[in-house]
Amino acid sequence: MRLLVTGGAGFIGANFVHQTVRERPDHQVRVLDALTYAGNRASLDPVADAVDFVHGSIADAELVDRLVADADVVVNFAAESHNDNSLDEPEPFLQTNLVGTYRLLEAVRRHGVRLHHVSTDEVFGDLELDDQARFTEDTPYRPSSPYSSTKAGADLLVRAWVRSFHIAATISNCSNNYGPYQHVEKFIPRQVTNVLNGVKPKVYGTGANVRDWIHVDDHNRALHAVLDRGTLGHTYLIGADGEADNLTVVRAILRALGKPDDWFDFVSDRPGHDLRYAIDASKLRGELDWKPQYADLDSGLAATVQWYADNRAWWEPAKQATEDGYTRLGR
Ligand code: NAD
Ligand code: TDX
Repeated sequence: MRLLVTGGAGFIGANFVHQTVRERPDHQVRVLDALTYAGNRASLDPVADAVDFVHGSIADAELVDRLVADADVVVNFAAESHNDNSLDEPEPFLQTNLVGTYRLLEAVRRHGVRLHHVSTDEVFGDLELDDQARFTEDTPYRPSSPYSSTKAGADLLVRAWVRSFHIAATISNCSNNYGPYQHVEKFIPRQVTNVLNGVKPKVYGTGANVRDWIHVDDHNRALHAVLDRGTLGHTYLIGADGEADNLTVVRAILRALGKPDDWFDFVSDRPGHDLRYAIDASKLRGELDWKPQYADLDSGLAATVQWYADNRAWWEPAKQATEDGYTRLGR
């Protein structure tokens, strides 16, 4: 099996490559990654001998055509992935998330190659805080930010190419991931590395917003289940019943690092900040017999906090520039 992993030097992609090399020795893994500020070759160091790395963009039609022609399956993780950046400068989101996905679709169509497109629950917009509703595969798309609207657009392109051109593709929409190798711009690593640097965590607004946390390894096992047993043309929602508001998560981080549970600052809110995400993963659990190995956020958080404490050399180079960007945004 020749696997082309786009965005494989990013957070989820790198963890997917590690898991694949570890658990699927029959797979030949090639990574295509543009190494934007979010990509880090060091994230692939532990598997460097087992992976063929190509530096380039999914929006480069000629390069994508050549690499797809040489693959059996493409898994697309490549994206601009951070909401705050998309509110500041949307253009790269349109280029990578929309044009890049289009290039991949044209290449898999030409070469008859299977595609799995990795997407997010943010395409569905948000839910009310006091509601029990959860997203399902039938929830209408209602994205809020430039990031989530370009991810929604990319999903719709995949669906159109399935319907009109009969490409062999699947889509998954997952909730918020945490784990090692996540960029320090994201909520959990930002707060963990702040505390490790003696700086208080920064909570947007009132901290009441709810996210549905899943360990990155559980997400990636679900992606392998979709690749192995998913029905072509279908969408699968991925989530591990990990709903928690941001204050609860910050307090769990503070506890893990031995700080008082009020040792954080409230900062100004993100414009258009989605209130709550929650995934109903019944289809994935029932049809593909998947279940998470991490029972809840607490069971994976301690190891994640420890990973950041043990791997300063991985995150320190990006920390100052990231915090300078937040200072400019007032967050
Ligand atoms: P990330 O920002 O950590 O990694 C993205 C990777 O894509 C980086 O290595 C970057 O260099 C690469 N990249 C960016 N533009 C590229 C281009 N034009 N060509 C090739 N490579 C390019 O993101 P992540 O958190 O690992 O997310 C991966 C995917 O999963 C994204 O599609 C994201 O929308 C989706 N997703 C993320 C989460 C989450 O909680 N992080 C949840 C659900 C879905
Ligand atoms: O410093 C912060 N303080 C804070 O309160 C940051 C960075 C975030 N937050 C809040 C905003 C959100 O309510 O924490 C929550 C999580 O924020 P992010 O880590 O930026 O994630 P989110 O916007 O929920 O999107 C994430 O999950 C879905 C990923 O970044 C997306 O790529 C994925 O699609």
